Amino acid sequence: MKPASFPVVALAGGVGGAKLAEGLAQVIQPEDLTIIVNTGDDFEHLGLTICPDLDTVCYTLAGLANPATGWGRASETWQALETIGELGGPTWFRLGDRDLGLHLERTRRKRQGQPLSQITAHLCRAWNIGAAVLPMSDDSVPTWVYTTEGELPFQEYFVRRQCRPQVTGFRFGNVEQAHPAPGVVEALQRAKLVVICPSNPWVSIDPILAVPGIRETLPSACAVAVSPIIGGKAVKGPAAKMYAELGIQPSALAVAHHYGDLLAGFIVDKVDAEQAGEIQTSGRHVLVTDTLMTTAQDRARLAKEVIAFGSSFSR
Ligand code: FO1
Repeated sequence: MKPASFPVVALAGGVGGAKLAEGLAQVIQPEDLTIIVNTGDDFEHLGLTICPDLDTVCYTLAGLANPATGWGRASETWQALETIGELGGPTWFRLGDRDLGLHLERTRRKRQGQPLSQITAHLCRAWNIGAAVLPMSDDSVPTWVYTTEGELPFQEYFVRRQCRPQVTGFRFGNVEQAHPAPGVVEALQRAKLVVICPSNPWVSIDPILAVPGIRETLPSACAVAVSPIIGGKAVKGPAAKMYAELGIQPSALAVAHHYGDLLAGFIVDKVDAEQAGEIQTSGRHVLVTDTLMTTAQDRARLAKEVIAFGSSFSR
């Protein structure tokens, strides 16, 4: 007999988000899982539309991701990039040969007028991804990073400058005019549980929440987040550095404050167990567990725990 439907929506950025999304995909019926992905880090490069977080999620769910980096494809070759380098072109953003095939085909479809959500649905079908993977918006909402060295487009800051400039703030371009992609609001309305994945709150989750209609529809009573900060450090990426540069001590507690009233539950790692009391004081449920996802088993185990935790108080 088929288990009762329990629709889950995950909000995800790149590598950390993709890992938990993949864990959820291992333990939830595909028709019950919707993953809403940040597209604030999308950009035009070499004349192509690149959607790094969306691609990281899709490659991970399809079992095609590069296990060493978390982004890009496994068994990649780099001949096109070598040629670009020989000709004096830009090689700071490493696009592999297999990965380039996706960017070429997506760009071709975009030029035909297909929206990003439709292109993404098509590639999910082609790669047998059962869950619904939705960009947060079909509209362009580029993230800009304010730094002491000026305002930088996200990938210039993140990859080209290796997150070195000191951050003073963020801007999500054109976000006031953006609309949630088709299916986003409906999935949030139907959700029995919303999981904010352990992605960077500033540049992976905030851009999603900034799209008009998303934060307003998100059912806080059944929303939980997994802290991307463990023991004061980000598992991957610049989240802890960003908190520190913005004058906030990086911690799981800081992330819980960041999301504020948006959440009914918060999941912290065992090493941060002593923060559970303070997170709970605002009436929030707290789960303390191992949140580091090293293996596929870790991802599935954490996903199961998150679902059990969320179902204990969800609608
Ligand atoms: N991240 C890097 O640190 N260096 C790269 O050269 C790089 C290339 C790249 C190519 C395709 C892709 O989908 C992602 C890529 N990333 C790279 C990761 C990506 O830019 C960031 O991790 C995200 O934008 C932040 O989530």
